[in-house]
Amino acid sequence: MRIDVVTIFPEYLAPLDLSLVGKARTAGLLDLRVHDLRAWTTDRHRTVDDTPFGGGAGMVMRPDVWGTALDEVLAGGGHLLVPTPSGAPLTQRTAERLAGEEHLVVACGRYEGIDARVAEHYRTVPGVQVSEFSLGDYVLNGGEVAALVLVEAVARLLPGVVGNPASLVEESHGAAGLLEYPVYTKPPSWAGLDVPEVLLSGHHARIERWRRDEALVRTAARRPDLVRALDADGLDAHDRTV
Ligand code: 6GU
Repeated sequence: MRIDVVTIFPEYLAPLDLSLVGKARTAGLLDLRVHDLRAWTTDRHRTVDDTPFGGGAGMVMRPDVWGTALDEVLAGGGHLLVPTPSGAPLTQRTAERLAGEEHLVVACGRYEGIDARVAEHYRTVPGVQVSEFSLGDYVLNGGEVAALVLVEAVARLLPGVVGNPASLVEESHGAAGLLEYPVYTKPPSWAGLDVPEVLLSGHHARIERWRRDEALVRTAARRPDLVRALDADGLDAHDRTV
């Protein structure tokens, strides 16, 4: 998979050299390129923004600079992803869908955002898809952190990136639609707290049941919206008693 990130702060993306994503890049599983938007400016001051038409606070990123950059980066087509607090929430389902695509381009806005014509224009370009996404209901200073989040969420789903694919199965926001159950390791007693007895029992069926119950209780307490979204056949008879 190829991912291009366009930003005025390329250094912000330095963590993508590290850890799992860094390894995926070295292994050739992910072709990730970070670009400085200012490389596509033509004026002496390398201007990327201007004042908003209609007035108001802050600055808006100019569509002409973005257009030159994206025409080049999206020349062969691809999926243009624009981080913005007014986008659709990024979910595990979104990440799964994106992990199956050939080419993603993340356009990181700063200030009050990118001139709205940029997304509008690329929606009309053949071979290009446009999605505006948000990390949640709070405001960040720019799209760079969202680009980091997106790349990590997608890269770990690419074949061969996570060593043991089984670890992708039971985690939070997996197929069950529940948060993950609590996990424990050695020592069995710490700070006066004992690991739940059942986990030391070696009784696999009981462990499975306990984990499912804990996931349900946790999800009901923290994310009642997820419990309501479970379809009727996503719950077994025992679930309803938890
Ligand atoms: Cl994707 N961008 C910005 N600037 N702020 C956000 C966000 C994205 N998601 C939540 N807040």
